[in-house]
Amino acid sequence: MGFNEIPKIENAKFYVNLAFKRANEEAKKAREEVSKKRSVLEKSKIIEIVKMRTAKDFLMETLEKMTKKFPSINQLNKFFFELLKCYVDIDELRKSLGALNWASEKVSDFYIMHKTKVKMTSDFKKVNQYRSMFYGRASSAMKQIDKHLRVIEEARRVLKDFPVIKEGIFTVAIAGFPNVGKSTLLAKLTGATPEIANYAFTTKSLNTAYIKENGDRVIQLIDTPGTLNRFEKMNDIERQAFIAMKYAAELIVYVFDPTDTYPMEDQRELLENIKKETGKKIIIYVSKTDIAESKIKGIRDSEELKEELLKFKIEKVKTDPDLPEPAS
Ligand SMILES: Nc1nc2c(ncn2[C@@H]2O[C@H](COP(=O)(O)OP(=O)(O)OP(=O)(O)O)[C@@H](O)[C@H]2O)c(=O)[nH]1
Ligand SMILES: [Mg+2]
Repeated sequence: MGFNEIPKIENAKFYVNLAFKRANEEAKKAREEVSKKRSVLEKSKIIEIVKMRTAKDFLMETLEKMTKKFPSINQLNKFFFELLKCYVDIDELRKSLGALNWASEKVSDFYIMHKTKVKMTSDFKKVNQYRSMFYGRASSAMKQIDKHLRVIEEARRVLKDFPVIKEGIFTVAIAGFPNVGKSTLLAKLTGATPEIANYAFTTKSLNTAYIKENGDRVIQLIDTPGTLNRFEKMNDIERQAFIAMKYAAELIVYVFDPTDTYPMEDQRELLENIKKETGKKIIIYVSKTDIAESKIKGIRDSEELKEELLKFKIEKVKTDPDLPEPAS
């Protein structure tokens, strides 16, 4: 799922101005086409109704398109839902999306009301007045949803930068303290080129890359931002890492750094906490063994780790009850 195609949301004034501009353009065409045989009153009615209808259609279509192009919150998977919750007040967003529909119905009601008034009147001056009243009321309905448009635009900006995480592919999260070598491991396993640097919190969002077999992506790896051992006081970046471990990954690779980057005790404690909080199976990978001795059990190089991950994936496919029986 990619969220970067949701169209940008402008403010209410922008759409109102555009609606009236379109209305004027259509009215100009109608003026040229309307039969000279018609009375002045009839002509005026036709033109003012064209204006109202054009503005109404434009606003309703715009609001409908916004609703349709925005991902349905109820259909977001748990991972994206939790991630969105980190940045956006979900109840407020739901209310704002609902407000689009409200405004659309209002514009439609005002149109019907004022079109009827225009049709019924025999007073030439009133024709223009009713059209102007419609414009005023439609603008006012749009103005009332201005704050909601801002909420939706804010959510769109957040969603646009969400990682592309595919569903239905065996997914592994790489976790550990900052600066321990998580991104370096991702690069070794997949050939990807994430940002790697000798300071903490280099990775600020989730990086994904894939292990391939015969050209097919078979394992999705998520390189997470480094997390400190403070589950109660996680910042947004750490929370992203944790959400990926808990809701997107089926397996976690925990990177231990045997150099003095962070005390071993703290790294062990974080591992225990991740185990407890996610309930996921965890494989240990010890980084930097070329420059430091390590007494940690389970030293494997990245090639051995890759083999193990592929084996896990096969095991998972064999035992996954949701998969259909292979055809004989
Ligand atoms: N010698 C050696 N250096 C390594 C190894 N793995 C990582 N490094 C170095 O450790 C530093 C941190 O590596 P990263 O891969 O950016 O670490 P990270 O865990 O992704 O860091 P954050 O994104 O900040 O959490 C870089 O300078 C790497 O070159 C390794 O196996 N051996
Ligand atoms: Mg990193």
